[in-house]
Parts: sequence; C-alpha cells; structure tokens
Amino acid sequence: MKTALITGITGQDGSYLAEQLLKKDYVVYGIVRRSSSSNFERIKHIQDDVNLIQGDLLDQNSLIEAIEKSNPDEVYNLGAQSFVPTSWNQPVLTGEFTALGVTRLLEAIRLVNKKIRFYQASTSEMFGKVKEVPQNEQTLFYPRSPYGVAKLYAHWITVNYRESYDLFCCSGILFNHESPRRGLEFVTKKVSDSVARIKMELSNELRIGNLDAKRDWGYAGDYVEAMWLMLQQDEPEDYVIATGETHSVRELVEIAFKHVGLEWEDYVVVDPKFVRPAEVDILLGDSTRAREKLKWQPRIKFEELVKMMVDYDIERYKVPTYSSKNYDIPIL
Ligand code: NAP
Ligand code: G4F
Repeated sequence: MKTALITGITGQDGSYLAEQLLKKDYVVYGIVRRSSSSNFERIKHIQDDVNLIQGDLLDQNSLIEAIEKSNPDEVYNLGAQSFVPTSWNQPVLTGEFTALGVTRLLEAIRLVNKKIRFYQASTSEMFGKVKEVPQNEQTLFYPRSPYGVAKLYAHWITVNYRESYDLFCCSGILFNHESPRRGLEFVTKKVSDSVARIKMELSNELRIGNLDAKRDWGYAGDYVEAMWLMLQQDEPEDYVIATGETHSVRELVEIAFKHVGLEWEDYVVVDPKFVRPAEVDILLGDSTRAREKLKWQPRIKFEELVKMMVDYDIERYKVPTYSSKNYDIPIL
C-alpha cells in the first residue's frame, strides 16, 4: 500500500487526484491551510477517507512536519495561487506561494527522505507569448503574467533539484483543464454558471473579457491520471498534457448558450474590466511524449465538457436554497 501527500487537496485537481488515489488503495494525506471558515466543499464526500494535516506553502516547518508525519512515497504539489488576474494584483504573494513554496517543499523532501517521488504542477501559461504552435516539452517559454513567471521559477527549481540531488522530480506541463468543480472565477465555470443562472431566470447577462483568446481545454479527471502515471515511470521526466485541440472563448460561449436553447449574442457583454494587461492569445499542446511513454490520452472532448459543466450548474440552481440573492459572486 503506497502513501501520497497532496498539497492543494481542497482545490479542483487535488479533489480528483485524492479520489483516484483512494481508488488505487493509497493512503492519502492532504495539506490544508488554516481558515476561519471551512473550504472542504470539493472533498466533503471523501473527507473521512483522507488524512488532513494543517500546513502552508509559506511555512517551511509545517511542510517538514507534514512530510515527517505522513511519510509519503509520493508528493503531489498542486497548491498555488492559481488565478492569473490575481497575480497582477498580488504579484509578491503569488511568487511566495507559487514559486518559493515549491523550493520549501523540495527542501523538506531533501531533508526528510530523498526517495520520495515529487510531482510539480507546471502549466502551459509558461509558454505565454508562444514561440511555436503547437507547444511541446522543447518549446521555449515566454510567460505573460506574474503567475506564469512564478510557475516558470517553480518548473526550473524542480528540474534543478532533480539534477542537483538526484531526486525523482517530474513537472507536468498541463494545459487548461476544467470540470464542474472549477473555481467560479475561471472562464469556463464563469460561463457555465452564468448560462445556468440566465436559464433559471436568476440573471440576464454575462460580462466577459477577450472572446478571441484560444485555449486547449481538457477535463480535470483525465489530467490527474497523467500526474500519477508520471510518478510510476522508471525515470523522472517532464511531460506536456493536452488534448491537441484549441477553441476560442467565443466558441465556449456559443456552445454553452446553445446547449440550453439560447442565443449568446442576446446576453453576452464584453467588459474591458476583464481584459488582461498582457494576454496569452493561443495555447495548443502536443502531448505526443505522454501518449507514447505514459500511454495517456484524454477521454472527454471539449463540447462534452462544456455541456457537462452547464448541466451540473443547472441542477445546482434547482436546489431551493439558491435564489437571485443567494449565489457566490466571483471576486476579481
Ligand atoms: P485551485 O482549484 O485554485 O486549487 C489550488 C489549491 O492550492 C487549493 O487547495 C488552495 O487551498 C491551495 N493553496 C493555495 N495557497 C496555498 C498555500 N499557501 N499553502 C497551501 N495550499 C495552498 O487550482 P487547480 O485548478 O486545482 O490547480 C492545481 C494546480 O495545478 C495549481 O498549482 C495550478 O496552478 C496548476 N495548474 C492548473 C491548471 C488548470 O487548468 N486547472 C493548469 C496547469 C496548472 P485553499 O482551498 O485553502 O484556497
Ligand atoms: O479561465 P482562465 O482564467 O484561465 P487561464 O488564464 O488560461 O489560466 C488557467 O489555465 C492555466 C493553464 O494554461 C493554469 F495554469 C492557471 O492556473 C489557470 O487554471 O482564462 C482563460 C482565457 C484567458 O485568455 C482570458 O483572458 O479566457 C479569457 N477570458 C475572457 N473573458 C476570461 C474572461 N477569463 C476569465 N477568467 N474571466 C473572463 O471574464
């Protein structure tokens, strides 16, 4: 029986990964940071099956203690300030969590047990102003936000600890992946949630930013399987994980509204407030290495993903506790 420790277990990916590891008979530990109110919504259904340890990527000692206490075979570092616009707002804090937090965790592993296998949640945001299309493991990086810059540091410190200390460290360069559990501020969830509210007559518009941006969107449940596969290989390596299809925000909006029988042009308002200081115009991943070496492939296609998210939100708003005055508003 193997043991895994997950940072960011309360997040979208952490919740799916914990579920999948439990199914594989892992003992699962998760690091959670202290909060005055509970944020275990995504792991409520498995809360009794996982072991939660209080800790923070900002606090070196708490990470050492978490590793000592859980004694893991594998550590998955999914914790981060992960919303790109917030990184312009709080660039220093983003660097502390998302960049230096990784060094703290790697130092804790180096100190406690160098045999631990380590997964770092790298991102296609590192490609930013892309140097080629599609992007693969050899594509040059050009990040376009403080978040992308912080993740690039995290990526290289992971490579560096592999090369300096012979640690088994892998970076998964994951392209955007979504699900009904996606945070409300990200564009897919913002759209599915708004479409559901409009359909249920709780709202009558969707204010949005750049409709022309293109992303390679996959399903989070498929992507966490790739994280696990990376740590089961004989040699540590970095892998691009993507669907190999790109779609615009406009297409996303069109599909979501059409799914509930509405015309998107009647409801969507472009609001400059949501346009970023520097945009990543197009992301399209080439995951040939993962498909060949890990035998990984995505199962859920873009259109199915969008419909799944809209259907989920419609069901959510059917629960009577929701009304026009009682829903979460994304904070930007
Ligand atoms: P998410 O839903 O935003 O979850 C982030 C998690 O990090 C939450 O559990 C959060 O805890 C935790 N966290 C934040 N700051 C922390 C700190 N100081 N100490 C400990 N934990 C902290 O993100 P996600 O979509 O699951 O993504 C998982 C990881 O993959 C992130 O590193 C993200 O940057 C990266 N990534 C995501 C995508 C994507 O498309 N989803 C693509 C590429 C890479 P709270 O619940 O307490 O806030
Ligand atoms: O959904 P988004 O906020 O995701 P973004 O910026 O691509 O970042 C996500 O994916 C990364 C992987 O590439 C992760 F590393 C990162 O942690 C995060 O999970 O925005 C997607 C696109 C952008 O081009 C944005 O400008 O949608 C465009 N967009 C247009 N209107 C909007 C909006 N994005 C948001 N969040 N809200 C809008 O109203």
